This record gives sequence, C-alpha cells and structure tokens, in this order.
Amino acid sequence: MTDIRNIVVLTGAGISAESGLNTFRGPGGLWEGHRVEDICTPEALARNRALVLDFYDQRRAALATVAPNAGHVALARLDREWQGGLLIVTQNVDDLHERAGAERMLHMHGELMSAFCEHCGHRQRFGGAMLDGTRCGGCGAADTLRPDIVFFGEMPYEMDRIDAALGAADLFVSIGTSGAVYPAAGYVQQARHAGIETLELNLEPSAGSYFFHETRLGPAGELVPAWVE
Ligand code: BJW
Repeated sequence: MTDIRNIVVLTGAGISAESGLNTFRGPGGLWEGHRVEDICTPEALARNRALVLDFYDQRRAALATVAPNAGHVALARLDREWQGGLLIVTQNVDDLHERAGAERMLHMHGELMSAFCEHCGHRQRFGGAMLDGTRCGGCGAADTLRPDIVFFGEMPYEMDRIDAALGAADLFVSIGTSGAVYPAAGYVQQARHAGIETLELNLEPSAGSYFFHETRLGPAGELVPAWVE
C-alpha cells in the first residue's frame, strides 16, 4: 500500500456472517418473513412496540452466542499496526469489531448492546431482554427506553466524523455490504469524487460494485486477512 496514509474501512453484515449472524437481505436473511417497515422504522416502534423489542431481544440473544471471526481479527490487527490514519465505520449493530480488539471505529447505525431514553436522551448499556421492564438510568422513567438503533428515516450517527475521515482518506475499502442503504451506499462515489483509491471485498458484487476501482469476491474471513497482510 505505497503512498497510502489514511484509510477508511466500511463494514456491513457480510463481515459477521461467518461468525454465525444472519445478513439482512436475501434468502435466509433477517428480514425474511418481516416487512422492513414493520420492524425498522420509528413508526413501527410506535405502532408495534412488542414486536420490535422482541426482534432486538432475539438479536441480542444471538449475539451472545457468537465470536469474532478472522475478518474482524484482521481489521483489529490493522488498527493496532497501521501507523497512518484509520477509521473503521461499521453499519453493524453487533460488537464483534470491539471484541476482536478494534478501537479506531464507530457504529453509524447504532449498537445492539445499548439503549436510549426517548424521554431524556440518556444512553445506557443494555445486554438483556425485556427492555420495557428496565428503568432509565438518567431520568428514572419506566418504559421509555428503546434500542439504540438507527431506523430508516433517522439520521445515522457520527456523520461529521465519517465525512472528515473520507475527506482525508487515500483509500476507501468496503467489506460485506450490499450497498442498498444510504448514506453508506454513497461513500464509494464520495471517495471517487475525491479521487482516492477504492476497493470492495464481498461475497457477491454489491449494488455499487461498478464504482470501485477493484472488487475481490469471496468470504470476508479469507479476503480481509489476505488484504491486511
Ligand atoms: C458477505 C458474506 C461473507 C454475505 N463475506 N460478504 C431513496 C433513495 C436513496 C435513499 C433513500 C431513499 N429512500 C429512503 C432513503 C434513505 C434510507 C435508505 O437508504 N433507504 C434504502 C432502502 C433506499 N436511509 C435512511 O433512512 C438512513 N437515514 C438517512 O438517510 O437519514 C437522512 C440523511 C442522512 C445523511 C445525509 C442526509 C440525510 C438510515 C438507515 C438506517 C439503516 N438501518 C439498518 C437497521 C439497523 C438495525 C438492525 O440491525 O436491525 O441498518 S437497515 C440494515 O441495512 C442495517 C444495515 O446496517 C444496513 C445495510 O445492510 P448490509 O450491512 O449491507 O447487509 P445486507 O444484508 O444488505 O448485505 C450483506 C452483504 O454481505 C451482501 O452484499 C452479501 O453478498 C455479503 N456477504 N456473506 C463477505 N461471508
């Protein structure tokens, strides 16, 4: 990676697939049998709170049974050893990057293991089930906590930090994401406009594959360690 100093890595559900967490789209995906708008919007939470909370209870329970895979471990090693700038931007709400040891990272779509209070905005760690039985640690209200997840129509987290990192980057790498959800799906075009190198690592070509300088196809558990080497 000669002449590369600052790297932005975007990850999606595909990097956690080999750990045993389902991706969203396609056969066997998390949304098979669910309409997205029944789960993943603020309106769905208001309309059918029990269904939405149960969906995230199940996801938290699944997360407790899995571990980081070779893809997460390789990115954590990149984080430790890369002397230049690095930001791992994950769309994933699992905590497998952190558990592998990555530090220079952020969760743009929120975190399964966090909850926030719709009354006072207080955030707290939440690893269990039955969110509605839990009191807010900030204001003490009951039944005002919701999963700390960015639903459709809500603003993803840390947009300014992501834009700044992309603006300073020499290389943008996208791993295991279908390119179906904005604004993350637009980062490759943002990178191309800025004239920087772009690389995609994915099992199948994503919706935005055309925009990447290079696409390598295969499982993240093999492609990511090979790229980091
Ligand atoms: C492997 C693999 C292996 C498998 N190895 N690879 C019309 C046009 C443009 C935009 C919009 C529009 N209408 C509405 C919008 C905006 C909307 C949007 O994008 N909608 C689209 C459906 C069109 N976006 C939003 O609402 C966002 N907010 C927003 O835009 O705010 C306004 C704004 C922002 C910025 C500037 C100005 C205004 C919010 C989006 C929130 C998304 N939230 C979710 C749910 C999180 C909670 C949860 O986990 O339950 O985030 S949706 C879901 O999709 C989740 C994911 O993070 C996200 C992306 O999915 P991902 O990770 O790509 O997974 P998959 O399943 O799609 O793909 C898996 C990939 O892995 C595949 O490619 C496989 O090939 C690959 N793979 N195994 C390597 N072993």
